Amino acid sequence: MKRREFIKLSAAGCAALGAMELQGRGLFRPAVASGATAGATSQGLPGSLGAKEISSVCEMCFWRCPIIGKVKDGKLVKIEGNPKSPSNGVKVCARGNSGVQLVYDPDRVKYPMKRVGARGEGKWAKISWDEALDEIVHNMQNVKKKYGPNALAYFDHGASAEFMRDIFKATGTENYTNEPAFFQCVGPVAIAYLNTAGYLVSGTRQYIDMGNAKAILLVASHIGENIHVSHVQEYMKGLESGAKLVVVDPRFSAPANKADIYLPIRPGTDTALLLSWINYVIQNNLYDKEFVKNHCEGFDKLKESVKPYTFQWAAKICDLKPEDMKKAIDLLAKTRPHVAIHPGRHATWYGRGDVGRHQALSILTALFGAVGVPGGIYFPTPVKKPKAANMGIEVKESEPPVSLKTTYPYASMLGTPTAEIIKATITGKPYPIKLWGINGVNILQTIPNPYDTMDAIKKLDFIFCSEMLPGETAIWSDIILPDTPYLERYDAIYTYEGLTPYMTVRQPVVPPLFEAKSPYWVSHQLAKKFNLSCFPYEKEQDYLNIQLKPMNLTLDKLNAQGGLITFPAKPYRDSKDLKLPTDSGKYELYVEDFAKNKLDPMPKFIATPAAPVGYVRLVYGRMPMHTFSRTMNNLWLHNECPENELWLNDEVASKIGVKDGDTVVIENHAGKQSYPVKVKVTPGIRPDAVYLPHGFGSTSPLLTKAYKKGASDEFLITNYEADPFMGASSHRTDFVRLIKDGKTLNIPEIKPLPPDIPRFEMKKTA
Ligand SMILES: Nc1nc2c(c(=O)[nH]1)N[C@H]1C(S)=C(S)[C@@H](COP(=O)(O)OP(=O)(O)OC[C@H]3O[C@@H](n4cnc5c(=O)[nH]c(N)nc54)[C@H](O)[C@@H]3O)O[C@H]1N2
Ligand SMILES: Nc1nc2c(c(=O)[nH]1)N[C@H]1C(S)=C(S)[C@@H](COP(=O)(O)OP(=O)(O)OC[C@H]3O[C@@H](n4cnc5c(=O)[nH]c(N)nc54)[C@H](O)[C@@H]3O)O[C@H]1N2
Ligand code: SF4
Ligand SMILES: [Mo]
Repeated sequence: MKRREFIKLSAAGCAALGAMELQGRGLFRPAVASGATAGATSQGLPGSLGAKEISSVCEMCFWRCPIIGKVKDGKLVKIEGNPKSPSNGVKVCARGNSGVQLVYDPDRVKYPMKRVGARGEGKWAKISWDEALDEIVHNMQNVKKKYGPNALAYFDHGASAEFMRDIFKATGTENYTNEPAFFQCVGPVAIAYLNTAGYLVSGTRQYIDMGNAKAILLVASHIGENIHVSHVQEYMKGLESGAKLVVVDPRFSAPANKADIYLPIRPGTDTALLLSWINYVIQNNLYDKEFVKNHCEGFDKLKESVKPYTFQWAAKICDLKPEDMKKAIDLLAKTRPHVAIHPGRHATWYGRGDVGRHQALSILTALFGAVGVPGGIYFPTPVKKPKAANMGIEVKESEPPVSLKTTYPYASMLGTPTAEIIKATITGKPYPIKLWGINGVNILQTIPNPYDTMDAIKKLDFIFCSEMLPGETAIWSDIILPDTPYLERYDAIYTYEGLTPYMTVRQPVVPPLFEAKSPYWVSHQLAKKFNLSCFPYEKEQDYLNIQLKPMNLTLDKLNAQGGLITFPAKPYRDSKDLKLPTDSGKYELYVEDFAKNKLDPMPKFIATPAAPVGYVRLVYGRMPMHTFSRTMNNLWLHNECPENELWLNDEVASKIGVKDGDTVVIENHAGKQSYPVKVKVTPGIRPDAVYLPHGFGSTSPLLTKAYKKGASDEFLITNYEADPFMGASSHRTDFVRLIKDGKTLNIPEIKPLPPDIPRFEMKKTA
């Protein structure tokens, strides 16, 4: 298919791809449904299905699209986008649609449960809420008394977990992770952009104006497999309007498919490519002189530092052709400043060098003047935020003699690095950690190394979790609290600060099933039991109304407006008085603060070790139908995509005698093996890597659909390296070979390694 035709087809809804396929089974009407009622309210206007329509917010992933739930005879029958939403409109993706099946999953955690078998064995007895909460309070108090406040640790992710974080903070512990999404996801991007542009260009939201770009650069960011509805829509709008696309990825990804120039780079070498581009742009005067002169700091130092990095140097390291590298950067430079250099999102790849890679992307953005202009990175428009939900908690963080938070200079902005908590739990050093609370995160599928995590859990006095589904983390818990899925509860007010800012609220579309209780209710009860003054309101609606009061709003007033109100945006710069939120007010091409912390003030290429002989690198990514491990047991999504496939290069496959569709076991360098998985033999991946979509291979027998379906990348990640800036843990520093019919197949090396790249030493891991 020609590129334009492909784009047109995708424009019908790349984001809605899953939904379109599901429609084929008669499960859904079209994603862009005519039945969506504008201005739907929680009062329940009749919709086209004769259903009540209630506005809320999706949390099948963290993009949090505004939605409408359609309820008929008390049952949730359909989810669509909120037509009032300026970002997604009536569209949701396949996962958003399938929230229905999260509510009605028969495997849900239905009651508070107490472990009766051994940890990890999966045997529980039903207990009452009061007993469960008393047990938690009793254990938290005991552990604090015996070992001090820092012996308590809290792992959390997502909106549901924010309330309980305050309860943990109030105990005085320094150990809450404020989302492993930082230490396993966006941390390096956040640090890079906060210290160059001065603001969080890419966090939960990503302020990159692909819709108005004349060219787009995607380094890894595999949009189309990575689905966030409005993000995909903006990307598609850009391409349909003629934007050129350059994609850098060792795998022929969904965007590589649409690219004008595709660079199949050697994994782990992107910074070499970016440095050679920066040097070329400077040497050939392709940069925005006016922007650099007026709004950047450190240009001369940058110019000097990138001088050695030629295309010839980078080409060998990256295994690319110098002429292709040149073509790509010429193409991007021609469209400046309207060029969208995507900042990236998941970036904890190789440990050392992860911040530098995103700093290099940020520098390239500034050199092109693509800052606060249509098509570039843009400025969020602050929306006046309602008062915090906890109503005046006192945080009494203690100051231990040796803090885990300060192990790395940039860790503390979001909590304690997860790896540090796990290490301290295992070793008891620098102080003991004896209790974990877990909320909204499946630590065994998302934090490397899961075998260390299990060892750590065995050392705890007590571990509890709040969950909807009995995944692997729940299985290891002493107490499980049955949480309400996002469709059964209120959460705090949401604001969106992108191209059309808005405010909306998550509210229950259906009442909680079984004995599930909302996160606010749980925190309210815990606060009472701990005698804390936070979460004083009995009902969520009351605290939401208090939150909204300074804005002259109430829940009813917000609902009368379709559950969402918009604000005017100011995303672009007024060049004359541009002042960026950095120390100097300018874009920092040289980061003084990094230097002060003895870190590289400008990006450097740091080679990550390559595979030992006989092995290849394990890489992973997203798949449109699923979000991490959380959707694997969802009936509709599981029916569409029950298991993953391992992408294997065709030349390698023919040399080791593996055919498309064969089943293999993946074994990593430390001898850890996956469940059996099918192989997809393809020229669309380099011979020095294999690729697994993430989230599959559940080890929990209580997830009846997901158990042992496909292979888990996570259970093959045993070697990780900490990022020196924030202690985030790398995920792409493991190497694997294959086992077929009981025979171990060593993988031949097809691309010889240049001398600048060392090999991984097998003895380094346990
Ligand atoms: N459907 C769906 N969408 C999602 C999610 C989901 O679970 N499901 N999760 C969301 C979240 S929280 C995040 S953070 C984002 C993550 O999505 P991204 O930020 O796009 O993730 P990346 O890891 O950057 O990209 C994965 C790609 O990196 C390529 N790759 C691997 N190694 C290298 C390398 O060394 N260099 C280069 N250039 N490429 C490499 C892989 O082949 C793959 O195509 O997705 C979001 N969107
Ligand atoms: N190996 C590997 N590790 C990764 C990644 C990868 O691609 N590969 N990706 C990384 C990235 S980008 C991210 S953002 C993180 C994501 O990390 P996680 O958020 O931990 O991802 P999930 O696997 O979806 O686990 C979420 C868990 O929370 C539960 N849950 C979902 N919603 C709720 C709720 O409302 N309340 C409660 N109480 N529980 C809920 C789900 O049932 C599930 O068990 O993982 C990171 N780690
Ligand atoms: S992108 Fe899909 S799963 Fe994520 S919030 Fe939007 S509709 Fe929900
Ligand atoms: Mo993420």
